[in-house]
Amino acid sequence: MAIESTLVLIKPDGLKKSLTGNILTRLSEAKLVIIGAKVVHVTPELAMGHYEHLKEKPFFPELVRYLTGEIHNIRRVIAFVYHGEDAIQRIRDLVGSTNPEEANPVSIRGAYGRITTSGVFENIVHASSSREDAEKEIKLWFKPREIVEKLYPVKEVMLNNVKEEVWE
Ligand code: IDP
Ligand code: MG
Repeated sequence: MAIESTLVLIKPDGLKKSLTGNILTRLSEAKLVIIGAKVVHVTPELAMGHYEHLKEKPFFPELVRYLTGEIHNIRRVIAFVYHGEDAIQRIRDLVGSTNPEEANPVSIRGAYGRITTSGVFENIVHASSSREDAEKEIKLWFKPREIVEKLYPVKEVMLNNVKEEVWE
């Protein structure tokens, strides 16, 4: 067992359905610690960066519209970094499979997700699926100082005459 960090996003459908409290209660079963949390306005650039590995898929344009909140008219997501033993798999188990129809019915996606006629799976939450993805995603969504653990190497740069830490 290894100590890991993982990125969780409550997607716009999760917010529209007012599931934040419910999702956090479910995820607390993993016995992990939240070391970063914030509300984020998702630009198309951020959404495209997050789902870069899917850019050749036919549902990619719809997926970007989903994460930016265009589909649900909710222009934000809530982002969390969970940290602790076996964090990636523990969170994925509680979140459930990508396709809500195939997900375990007691998982978050199985209970609340849906498949729409437009094609994209509306599955309530995102959770990192490997160590490599988790690192890439945490660095994309959070600045070093927004996380209360030193997870990855940082460097100091001068931004507008102010010293700031960025990911190395
Ligand atoms: P994951 O979110 O379980 O890691 P990924 O394959 O990384 O699954 O896909 C990212 C997101 O793209 C999914 O959460 C879902 O919203 C959407 N998606 C993935 N595969 C499909 C598909 O075959 N049809 C429609 N939407 C999909
Ligand atoms: Mg994924």
